[in-house]
Amino acid sequence: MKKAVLASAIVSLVCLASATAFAAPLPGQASSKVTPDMIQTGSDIPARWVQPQGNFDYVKREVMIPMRDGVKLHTVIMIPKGAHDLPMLLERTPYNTESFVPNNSPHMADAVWSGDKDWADGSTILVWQDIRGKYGSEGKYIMTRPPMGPLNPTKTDDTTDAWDTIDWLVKNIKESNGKVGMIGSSYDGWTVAMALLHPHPALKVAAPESPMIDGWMGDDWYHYGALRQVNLDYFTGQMTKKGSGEDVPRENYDDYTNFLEAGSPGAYAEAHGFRQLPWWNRFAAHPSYDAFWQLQALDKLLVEHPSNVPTMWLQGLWDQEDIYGAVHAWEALEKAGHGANNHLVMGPWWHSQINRDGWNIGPLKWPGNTTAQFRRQVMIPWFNHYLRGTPMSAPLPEAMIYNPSEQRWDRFSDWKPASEQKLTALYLQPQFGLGFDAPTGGSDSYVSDPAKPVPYLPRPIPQKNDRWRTWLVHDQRFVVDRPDVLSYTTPVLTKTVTVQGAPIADIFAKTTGTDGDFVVKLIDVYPGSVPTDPSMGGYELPVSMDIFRGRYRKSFADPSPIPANEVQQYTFRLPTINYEFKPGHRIMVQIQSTLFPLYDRNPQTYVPNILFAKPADYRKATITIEHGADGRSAVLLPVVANAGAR
Ligand code: PG9
Repeated sequence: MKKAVLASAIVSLVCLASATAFAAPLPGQASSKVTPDMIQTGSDIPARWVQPQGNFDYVKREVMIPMRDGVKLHTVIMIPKGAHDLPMLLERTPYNTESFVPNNSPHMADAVWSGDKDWADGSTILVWQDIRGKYGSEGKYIMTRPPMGPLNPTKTDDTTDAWDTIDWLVKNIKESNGKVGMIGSSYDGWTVAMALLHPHPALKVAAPESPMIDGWMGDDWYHYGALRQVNLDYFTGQMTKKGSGEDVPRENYDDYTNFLEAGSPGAYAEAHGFRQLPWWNRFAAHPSYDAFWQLQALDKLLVEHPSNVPTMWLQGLWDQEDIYGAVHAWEALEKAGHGANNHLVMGPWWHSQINRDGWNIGPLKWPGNTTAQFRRQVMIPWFNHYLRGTPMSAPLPEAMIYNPSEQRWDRFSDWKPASEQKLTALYLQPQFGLGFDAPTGGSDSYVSDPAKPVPYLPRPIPQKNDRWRTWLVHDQRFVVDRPDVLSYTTPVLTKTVTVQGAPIADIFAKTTGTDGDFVVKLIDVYPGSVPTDPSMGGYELPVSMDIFRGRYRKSFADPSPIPANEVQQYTFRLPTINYEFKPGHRIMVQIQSTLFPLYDRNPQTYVPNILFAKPADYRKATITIEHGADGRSAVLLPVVANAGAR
C-alpha cells in the first residue's frame, strides 16, 4: 500500500468508528425514536390563552354582559390590583374594545390608549364595551340606533343597553363603590348622550366629548343639507363587517378627482356596492330633514328626557367632524331650564383632540398642553367629585371656552345660547370692503361651475390623513385669488373686536340656477409680518365657517326650488366661537358655493334628490351677492363690548 492510500484508509476507519459511536445511544441519552409528544395534528394556538398577570398592577377581565333581551355585550374591565371602593368609568364604543388597551403591559397606564392614561392611575376601574352587533358583542348593529319609538320598534336601544350594563357592573364588580361615570368621544359621545335619556341611578357623572347629536343639521353626515361625502368611507368601514371594514377603494390619489369623476354621490355609492348596505338605502331615501332625522336628533330628545346627571358637553372649537353636537345639546338643555347640571366646554381642538396632546392645532400653538391640563386640572377632579366625593377647588362654571387670541381659558357664568345673543351686523361693502356701517349699495357676482368646484384644502387631497384633522384652520390664501371666491375685508383694526357666541350668516343673493349652496367663512387676517411667529405673517385663519344648501332656505323638511334671478335670503348659524380680532389684524368674510370634495356639489338645477343628480343637471350658475338696496348681506356677530366674565 502506498503511504497516501494507507492514511486515507485509517481516516475512513476512524470516521466509521465515530459514526457507530453516535448511532448507538449512550446510557441517559435521548433515543432517535419519534415519540407521540413530538407530533401536533391540532393547532398550536390554544383555544383560550390566559395571560399570567402575576406582575401586573391590574386585573383585566373580559365578560359578556347580558342585556334585557338576552343579547350579550362584550365588555373589558380593568381593575387596579387590590382595589376596593373604586368608581367605574364606562365607555361604550363601536370601535373595538381591544383598541382601548393596545399595549400588552403589566402597568395599567402603559396598557391603555392615550385618552385613558390619566384615568389609569389606580384610582378608577376602567370599563369598555363593544356596542350591540360590533366586534365581540352579540346582536344586530344599527347605525346610531334610534331610541325606542317610531324609528325603533324593538325593546332595546343604547339607553337600555347602557342601563343594563351599569346595573350589571354595580352588582358584579365587587371592587367598585357602586358609582359610574360615562365618557367617550364622537360615536362614543353619542352613546353617552343616549345613556342620559334614561340614566341608571348609579350613573353619577358624564362627559359626551364631540358627540354626534344631529347627523343632518351639522355633525357627520350633512351640514344644513349639504352632504359630507368623504364620510361615505365610514359606511363601508363600519357596516361591511362586524369587525373593521375597508375604506372605499380609490382609483386616484386625489379625492378631488375621485369624487368629480364619480359624478353624484349616488353614482359613487352605486359603483362601490353601497346598495348592499341597508343604512345607505335608508340614508339615501331621506336627503331632507324629515322624520327620519328629526326623530333621532338628540338635542331635542334630551330636552324631552332631561336627566339630573352632572354632564360636561365638550367639543373642539375647530372640530372637523362633530362641531354641532355638544354646543347644541348644551344650549337646548340650558334653554329648557336644565343649566344647573349641564356645562359647556370648548377647547382649541380638532375632533377628539381632548384624548390626545393639545400643544397646538395646525400652526396655532398654545402655551401648554391644553388637553392634558384640562383633563388633569378640570375634568378628572370634576368626575372625582361626583364619583368619590372629593371636594373641588373651584366649581365648574356654566361654560369654559378657550380664547385662542389670548391663549387662555375663559370661564363664563352666563354664556348665552345663540337665540339669546345680541348681534351686530358686519356688512359686506362695495369694493370688497367689510364694516359695521350700513353699506351704500351694490352687488358682486361670480360664476360657480360644478365642473371646477372650490377645494376645501389645496390639492391633491388624499383620503383622510393628518391634514383632515386640521383643515378647519388651514390658511385660506390658497383660494383667495379664485374668481369664484368673494373675499370682503375690513380695514386694519385699531381696536379689539371680541366675538363670543355663534355668528349668523345673513346673505342676500340671487342665482341664475334653481338651487345652490352658500359657504360663508369668518376669517382672521393676520398682519403681514408676525415677528414672534414669522410663518403666520398674513395668515388667513378661518375662525368660523359653514355651508348651507339653498333649497332649505325656507324649510329644512320641505325643500323648494330657488326662483332663478330673484334675490333670496339665506340665514344660517356658524359655529360658536370665543375670539378676539386684535388691532393690526383685519376681519375677512369669504363667500363661495362649493367646498369640494368634503361636500357634494350642488347641481345648481333643482332635482328631487341631489344624491342622484344626473350629469346634465350639473350646470354653471352666476351668483350675485347683494350688499345694497336689494339686501344688505352681513355676518351678524355676537360682539361683546366689555369682554370678560372670567
Ligand atoms: N365622527 C365619527 C362618527 C360619529 C357618529 C356617527 C358616525 C361617525 C366618529 O368619530 O365617531
